[in-house]
Amino acid sequence: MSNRLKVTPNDLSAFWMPFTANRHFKQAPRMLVSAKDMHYTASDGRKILDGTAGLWCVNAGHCRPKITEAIREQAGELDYAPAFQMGHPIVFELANRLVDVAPKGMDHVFFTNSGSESVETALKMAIAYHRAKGDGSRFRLIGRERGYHGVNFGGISVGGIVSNRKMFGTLLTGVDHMPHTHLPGKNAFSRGVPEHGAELADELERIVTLHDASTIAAVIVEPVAGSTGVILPPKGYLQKLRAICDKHGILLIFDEVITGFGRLGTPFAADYFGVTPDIMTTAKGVSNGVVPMGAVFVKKEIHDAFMNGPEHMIEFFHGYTYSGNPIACAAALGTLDTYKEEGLLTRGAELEDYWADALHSLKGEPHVIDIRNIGLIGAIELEPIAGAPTKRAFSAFIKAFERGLLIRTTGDIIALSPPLIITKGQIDELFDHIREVLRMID
Ligand code: PXG
Ligand code: PLP
Repeated sequence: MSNRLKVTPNDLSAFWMPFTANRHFKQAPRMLVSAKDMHYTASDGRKILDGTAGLWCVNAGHCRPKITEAIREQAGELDYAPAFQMGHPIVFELANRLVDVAPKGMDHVFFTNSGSESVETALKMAIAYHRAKGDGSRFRLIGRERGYHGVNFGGISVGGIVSNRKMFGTLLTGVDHMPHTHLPGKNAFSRGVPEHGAELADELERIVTLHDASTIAAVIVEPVAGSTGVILPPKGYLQKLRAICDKHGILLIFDEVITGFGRLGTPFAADYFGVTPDIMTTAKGVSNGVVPMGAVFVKKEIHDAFMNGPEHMIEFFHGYTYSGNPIACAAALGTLDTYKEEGLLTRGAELEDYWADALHSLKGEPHVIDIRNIGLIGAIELEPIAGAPTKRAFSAFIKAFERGLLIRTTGDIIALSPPLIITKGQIDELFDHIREVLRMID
């Protein structure tokens, strides 16, 4: 353990923590000091089973040797290179490797540093694409209720999580929202993709009629909504969205920040559902969460629409200081090597049934009102305590951590998304903990 890890901080005040109940945390901090494979080690030395792959990102597990080594080597070779009007070899190598695993036809990649930046990039690309084709009246963006597309202004505008929007003024104009697809009355305790609700895609037709197709640039959805508490697309729903977008010349953006890189047992959700978007946003699993990185995949037709005008001119006025940062690229290449050697992009498919059996065995335990699953994602929805929403799930989170399991909660939903290296024995262990926790909490 390095010296830095041995030091116990005695003043926690300077760091304003993201998406955290700061005052509550600082009274009883939960500190992680190291990690290996499926486990964290807490500051009191306890091993914590990682039921969430960090924040849905550490798909290959922690401190994997190929990734660590790639970063180490790159840091001593080329630490940083300007990203604008200059290049370095591994960013091109990485783009090719990513296109090789992407759904067929998604053959160009734009690099960012997070999911939020990938979303802003995709929205700007969509609007600029139509304009580049001489169709500048298409500026509207359509998102969905309960959608999460990061925290920047474009993302919260098309997103549909009220608490992430309400404090921040007028947001982007020209945005509309489709209804979410959570239908607990009809679909509770569905195993995998639910039967009911494909007709909700027809709401897009209504929105198109209201605004006229000629004003709409793009529709953005998470193929499986993660952050809001895991909402699955009803059978046939994504196919319908694709057909409506095609009919009206609207681009379809899949936000695959969570679903990308093996989470559903296929490389991408587009593969799982057999629906190819025009633009696909990713981050998290692209670099195993180890160095911040995001990647936006686009179809050739979109990329090529920008490649006109004088050749000395910049075609797309957009990019980040750290787009394609060499160390992030090295981490991503080490990640792709690890995924390939261990078959991780499809391992979820081998474990999906075992995972679903273990998860759904919690039906009937105290407080459980719904269970949802797909690939290596699970959600357990709890009955909220009357007058105190989120409290019950938060108690479950604290109790699980005390027992040696990291889970995520949002509202009164427990969301699970372990690293894709999880064993069957560890799946049993994870759900044994949760069963005990559900029996302990009020
Ligand atoms: N789009 C989607 C679909 C996401 O899930 C983002 C964009 C933003 O990515 P960045 O890298 O800017 O955070 C996300 C991120 C949770 C949780 O517990 C989910 C996310 C991030 C942190 C926590 O559900 N999703
Ligand atoms: N703010 C200022 C003052 C800058 O100079 C820059 C980049 O040069 C940025 C913001 C954007 O930073 P980044 O490219 O890391 O997103």
